[in-house]
Amino acid sequence: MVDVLLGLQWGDEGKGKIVDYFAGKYDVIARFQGGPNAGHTLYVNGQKVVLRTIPSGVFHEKTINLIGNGVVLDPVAFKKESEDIAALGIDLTKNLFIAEKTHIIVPTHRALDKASELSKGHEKIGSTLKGIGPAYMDKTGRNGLRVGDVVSPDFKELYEKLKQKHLQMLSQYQVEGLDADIAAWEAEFFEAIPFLKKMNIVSGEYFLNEKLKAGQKVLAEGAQGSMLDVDFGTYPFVTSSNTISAGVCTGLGIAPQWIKEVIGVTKAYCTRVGSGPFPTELHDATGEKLRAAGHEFGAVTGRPRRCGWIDLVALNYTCMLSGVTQLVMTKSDVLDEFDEVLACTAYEIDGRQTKQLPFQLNGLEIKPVYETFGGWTEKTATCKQFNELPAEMKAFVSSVDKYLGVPVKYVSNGPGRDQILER
Ligand code: 2SA
Ligand code: MG
Repeated sequence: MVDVLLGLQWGDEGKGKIVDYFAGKYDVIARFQGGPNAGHTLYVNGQKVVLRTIPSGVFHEKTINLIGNGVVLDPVAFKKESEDIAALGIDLTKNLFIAEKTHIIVPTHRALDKASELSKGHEKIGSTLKGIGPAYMDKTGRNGLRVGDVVSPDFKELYEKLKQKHLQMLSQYQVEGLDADIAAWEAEFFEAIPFLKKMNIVSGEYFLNEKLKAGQKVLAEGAQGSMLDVDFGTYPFVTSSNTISAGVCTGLGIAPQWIKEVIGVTKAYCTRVGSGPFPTELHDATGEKLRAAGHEFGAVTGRPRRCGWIDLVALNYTCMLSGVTQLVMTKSDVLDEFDEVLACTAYEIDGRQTKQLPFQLNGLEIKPVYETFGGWTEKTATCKQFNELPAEMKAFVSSVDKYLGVPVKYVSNGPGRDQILER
């Protein structure tokens, strides 16, 4: 069977730590979408590691890891990430497999990503500039290169054809400050290709289905968050893949009946990086306090994250979309020392209250309707049991699962591997 682990907000819910916590229970950890725009932060023997394309199970001895066909892989970023992991004593040729249908990010995808953003001016998406959007465009536009193509004797020719197409597109953007050294990026790219070829490149769909039939347990590891889903997120301020549980089937080549638990990860509050609507965003000292207490800066780009209270309207929507069966609430300790804690239970739009997400959030004046909870002034990071948590925090957790109709099964009260409380 397959369990799914997803972020339910705009990414950065702390999925990396949670996957790491659960990884030991699974035979296979598989990434099904996204690419080096993800930044899953783990602590291995006290050392901070940020994973981008590689699944978070690589530090568990017996776990096999699969980069699924739904991912977009940048050979350059992949090589760098692999070398960093190898330096920690991990042999990826033993525990990592890559689906041959995984699409490749080429240097000109990165240039196109930047050109597109520059052309949008202040309406830019806030892309991580890793080439994600252009790579998925080539996938659905039927022009893409896949990992399986790198072994073809025609690879260079296929690459050149795509590059020419991209150069033509680039010349049509009238933008300043593109600053893309394509020749240098290309040199790195062709250094990374032989490295990629040495990896275990497999048919991801057969690989995984055989494991499932043999009774193995698979965890599908989501990246970004459900509100960044290309179909259901705050479009157009989204990423270019399906981040909800439906993406697992197409991103790995498995049938829906294999899916069992859908574990949704949410922060006890809410953050967003990049542009786009964020109804509960706080532009005041409370927002600043959340950012400082939660160290809310992007793992990939270092950008300060926008902060606000938990949005139960949006969470209810993303729980519905993915069929979430259990919740993990992360960074609850960040709320220590707030006099009160708020949760958005409805949106007020044009004087009317709603618990549903409108077609489009941008351009709308959305006033969050809040329920206020008493704060707790104790430090909770050292609690070892759910029952040790302050009564006020427990009341907050209970009201979240009551609103969503999905149980909060775990509360994560710090970045450490042991800072997770089962309820
Ligand atoms: P892209 O690069 O095309 O996928 O960007 C499109 C939008 O998706 C957002 N996005 C993310 N939001 C949160 N976390 C992400 N990953 C990094 C991390 C972010 C970082 O995990 O820390 O380091 O800044 C991620 N990836 C994409 C992005 O902000 C755009 O709004
Ligand atoms: Mg992140």
